[in-house]
Amino acid sequence: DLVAERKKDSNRLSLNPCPETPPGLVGKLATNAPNITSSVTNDDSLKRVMYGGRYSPEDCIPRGSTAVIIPYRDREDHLNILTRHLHNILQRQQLNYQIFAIEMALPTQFNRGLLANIGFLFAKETGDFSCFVIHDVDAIMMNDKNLYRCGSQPRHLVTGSTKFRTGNNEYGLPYDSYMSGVIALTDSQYTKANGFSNVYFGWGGEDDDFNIRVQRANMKFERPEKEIGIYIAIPHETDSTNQKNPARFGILDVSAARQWIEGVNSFINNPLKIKYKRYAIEYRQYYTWLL
Ligand code: BGN
Repeated sequence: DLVAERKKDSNRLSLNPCPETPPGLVGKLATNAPNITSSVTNDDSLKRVMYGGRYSPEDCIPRGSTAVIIPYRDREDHLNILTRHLHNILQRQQLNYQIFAIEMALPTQFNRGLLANIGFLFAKETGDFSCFVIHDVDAIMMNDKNLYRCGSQPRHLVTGSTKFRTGNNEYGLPYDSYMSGVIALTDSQYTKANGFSNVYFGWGGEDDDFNIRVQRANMKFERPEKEIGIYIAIPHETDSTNQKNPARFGILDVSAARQWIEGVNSFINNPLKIKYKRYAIEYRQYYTWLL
């Protein structure tokens, strides 16, 4: 009721900003795949999530707010594991956040870049976010000190993943210029690079293309410390709607020529006439869903 709301507002006025370093972090999470769900999910955090997968700290004023954007198709079990895990950890990080799952409708090959762009624009319509995290559905953060905040440069939040395990190195990267899995950019950083290319259908290349765009816009990805950016990749079968794109090498070769012609600006000023249709929006319990 109104009186209770007023009281809440006046309490809020006396709140302090959340501390630079959140006090409740534990560091490296003591869990091994594949037992991810049961051991890292804390039910209390799920009770505090608002419909659409939103949260804001009750006892301090958050430092900015983060939209987590998950390009997605056909992996509901992964989405359920990931969103629960994120609610648990992002609340410990005292963030104001909202999780978005951006799903591609059939029948077509998966297009991660296009979904990231649409998710970015949709999040901007939905709320006032200072940071946009483009997040793979199968990437499970294993150190809660990996803060989902943005920086003065675009951030690659992965320093190692079990997807690229090599020899006795549990968490690896496939090559030094790999900038995929989980990245965090501000509105102006994302826009300055003109977002992702929209023309990579199927697996591969869109992330390398995005890294080139970031560099050509005079920015450079930064990573957290090595022991902080570690992720478990949830294992999955090969995906018939995300087959290796045989055209990706050729498209990547002309990355620079396409950068300002198509990207996130394709939905504003659109010489290539890229179109998409919104079939559905749902404010689900743990995330906002756009088809
Ligand atoms: C690379 C893919 C990336 C993918 C990584 C890791 C390409 C572009 C043609 C050279 N790049 O080879 O998209 O994230 O592997 O799996 O295919």
